[in-house]
Amino acid sequence: MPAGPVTFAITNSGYVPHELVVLQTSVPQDQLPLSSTDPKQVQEPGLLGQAQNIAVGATATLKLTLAGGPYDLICNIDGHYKDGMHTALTVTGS
Ligand SMILES: [Cu+2]
Repeated sequence: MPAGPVTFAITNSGYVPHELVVLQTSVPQDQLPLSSTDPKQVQEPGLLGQAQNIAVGATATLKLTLAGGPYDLICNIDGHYKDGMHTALTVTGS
C-alpha cells in the first residue's frame, strides 16, 4: 500500500478474542523473537499501534500514518503468534 494515513477496519470473525499489532520493522514476520517475560508472546520491535481485546464478532478501527518500508502485522495474545497470526505489509513511497 502507499505511504500515508491508513485506517485498518478490523473484524474478529473468530471464536476467541484477538488483537491487531502493527510493527514497523525489518524483522521478517515469521521470525520475531520470543518475549523474555512471556514465552507465549513475541517481542514487538517498532511498535507503532495496536487494537487490543477485540471480542468475538466485534469490530475495531486503528488509524495510523505509515511511512514507506516493511511492517509486520501480528496478534500477540498468548499463543496466537505461534499459531500463525502474523503477516507482512509493505508500504511504498515516503
Ligand atoms: Cu489472536
